[in-house]
Amino acid sequence: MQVYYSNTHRLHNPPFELFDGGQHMPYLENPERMERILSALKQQDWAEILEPENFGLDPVLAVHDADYVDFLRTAYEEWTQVKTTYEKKALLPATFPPRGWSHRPKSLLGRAGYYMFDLSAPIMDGTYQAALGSVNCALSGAKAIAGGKSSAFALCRPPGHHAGKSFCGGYCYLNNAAIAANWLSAVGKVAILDIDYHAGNGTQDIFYERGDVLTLSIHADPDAEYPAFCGYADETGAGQGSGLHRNFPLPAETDDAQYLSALGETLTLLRSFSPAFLVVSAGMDLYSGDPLGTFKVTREGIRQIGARLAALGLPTLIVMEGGYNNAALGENITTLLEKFS
Ligand code: SP5
Ligand code: ZN
Repeated sequence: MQVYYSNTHRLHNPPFELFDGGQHMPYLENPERMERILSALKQQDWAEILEPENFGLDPVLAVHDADYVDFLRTAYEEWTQVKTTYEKKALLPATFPPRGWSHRPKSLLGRAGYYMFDLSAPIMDGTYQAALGSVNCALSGAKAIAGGKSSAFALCRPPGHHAGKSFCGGYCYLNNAAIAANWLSAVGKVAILDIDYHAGNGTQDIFYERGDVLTLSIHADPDAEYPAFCGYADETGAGQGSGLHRNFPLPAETDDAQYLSALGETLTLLRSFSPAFLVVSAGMDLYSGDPLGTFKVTREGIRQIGARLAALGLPTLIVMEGGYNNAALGENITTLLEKFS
């Protein structure tokens, strides 16, 4: 199986994140995640680790608004020019617009608040370059399956599924899976299945009104879990996209049996959509030992998920999303991919 990986992710390494209650925490979405996965993949004879190709900005701009991408591109350099009385670390605003406030301010911190929906996507020196490298991994995997490979794995960092048309958050800046899916949609019909523990609100935002891409997300109930404001079962698409988005919110402590039953529902929807390609947003934070998760999905459960997805027999691009139990990440990913290899 082709695995696309770029070292550029290392340029993005935020020093901390802010949790609810103002707690400063070490950044959970850290470079070590990739080291763990990469070293596990290197031990598999089926994994062929490749550098991604550079696809340029066009496929990114086909999904994200140009002003937002421009913000990501220029924000850090502008931040270095801003005079502050405090030591400047990553760019992170403290003011956000509530409903109905639609002005986009000129100031850098104003725009940062406008484009960010939470405090977990700080922008530092190499963030934009790392995000583009991550996109190129997803696009390279998409090209591989469009060219006839039965599957490919995009080892993306930073992750993407919380990034919408014009917002970042949840460790995500550019929506790797959505960009790859949109690129593939010019070749054939695409479905996206998001198995990250958190609702894929960015992917939902991007495809919500599109009639050509089915998007499905299985995740922790947003009534009790991040991202709180999106991912409910009654959000099913709009306009041309009516009925083409489905959320499967699950309770805390969800175990293998409950998870696989929800997965079964998504497989039925996937089969009746009969896509030419499947894109899987693969967050390993569904794993029982994840520091951000509450599910009780075991490694055997992950094996089953991989096996059932592979059994669909569709050309499949698996895109790395979240997953923060670094010690377990490598084996979780090789277990998920086993049946595709
Ligand atoms: C890609 C991805 O998985 N992003 C997730 C971002 C979640 N950030 C919010 C974390 C909420 C912190 N709650 C702490 C619960 C610890 N048990
Ligand atoms: Zn997640």
